Amino acid sequence: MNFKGVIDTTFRDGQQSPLMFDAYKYRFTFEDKKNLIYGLIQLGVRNFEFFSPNVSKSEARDFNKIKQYVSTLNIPGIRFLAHCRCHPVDIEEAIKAGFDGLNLYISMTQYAQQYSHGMKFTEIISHVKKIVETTRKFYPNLYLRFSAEDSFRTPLEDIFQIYDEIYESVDTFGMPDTVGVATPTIVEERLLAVKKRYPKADIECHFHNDRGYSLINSVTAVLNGASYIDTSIWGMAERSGITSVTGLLLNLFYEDKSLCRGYNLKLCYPLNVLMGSIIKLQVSPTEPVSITNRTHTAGVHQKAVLNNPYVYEAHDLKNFGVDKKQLFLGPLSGKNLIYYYLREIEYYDLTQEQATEIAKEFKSESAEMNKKNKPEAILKKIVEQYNLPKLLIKKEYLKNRVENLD
Ligand code: HCA
Repeated sequence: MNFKGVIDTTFRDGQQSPLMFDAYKYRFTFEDKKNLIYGLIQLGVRNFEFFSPNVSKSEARDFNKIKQYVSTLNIPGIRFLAHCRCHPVDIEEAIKAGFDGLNLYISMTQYAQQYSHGMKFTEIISHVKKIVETTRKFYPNLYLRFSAEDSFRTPLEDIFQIYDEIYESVDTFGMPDTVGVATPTIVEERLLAVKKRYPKADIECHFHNDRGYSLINSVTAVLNGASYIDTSIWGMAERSGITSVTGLLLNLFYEDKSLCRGYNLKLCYPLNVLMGSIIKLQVSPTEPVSITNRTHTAGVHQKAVLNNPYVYEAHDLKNFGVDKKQLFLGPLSGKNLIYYYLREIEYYDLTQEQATEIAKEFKSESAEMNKKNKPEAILKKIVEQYNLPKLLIKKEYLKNRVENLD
């Protein structure tokens, strides 16, 4: 395997996420970026993609400040990459701003030829060749990546035609699945073909999640020779997003721990929570490294988990920083959770038989549960009729409890 790490694009594709609009946030502030990049660096990420500075004055200004801030952290190996159209202005501005490399891209599909940039196939080839070769000539040490955008809808022969022309001038070839059409089988086939033809080049993949395949495609790409995978926090990116950095690290860990060397996996969950606190939304329920994956609602699950979590928790998410779990009291809870809840949380001294009785009554009211009539309140009313004594617990024990019971 050739995996060299993830390329974070939270500050580029991440800011193209519709979530920024759902949250009325629109863009990360400099403070947000500073906190997020600090978290990502602590996690072990070293490559960061930003917009080319000419996208807006505020992005240019923030990048400048972020670069200065990161230099004060004295972390070796950090690389800042500018996402640039194959356009001299994007490139000049990025170089002026002090980027370490350029992530160049252009689409060669019929769709883009007709409806986007309007260049014909042969024009694209000569344009890209000129841009890439000139940049390489003047900046021999600049990291250069070139991507045929929408490469999974571009015939492989077309990709080969352009990549052959610039093979000697680039460090990395990108294989972006811009509209999320790739499947693991196609990823494997293409990766092997591209890697075979260009053994000296690194391959970077960028998978959109339109079919829900971005994570499996990313893992497949790593297992078939990709050097870099583009990720972002929560997988935030255009439309339904790309690969979540923590989702990928978790899965690579289960494929082969050595792929995660250099990453401080315990910081995965705190980083997801940090993003939640910035955009004021809950971590996505489909995110593998989430408290959702440690939340149990059905009575059968709750009983088993109280006895031994492994029954319904296959992955040790503590390794990824999720060190809590949630058992939700609700319509599906049974006597086991009710016994646990009344004893451990409400300190009632009750028997298993009483818990069984209470559970029966509680379940009979499950249709009445809603935002105004919460399960805890319903249970409280039922329990009051039982006149149960309370357990005597010393104050210092209560103070030292670690659960957040609010
Ligand atoms: C975009 C498209 C892109 C670029 C990927 C890349 C994609 O938002 O402009 O530069 O490799 O998905 O193709 O994100």
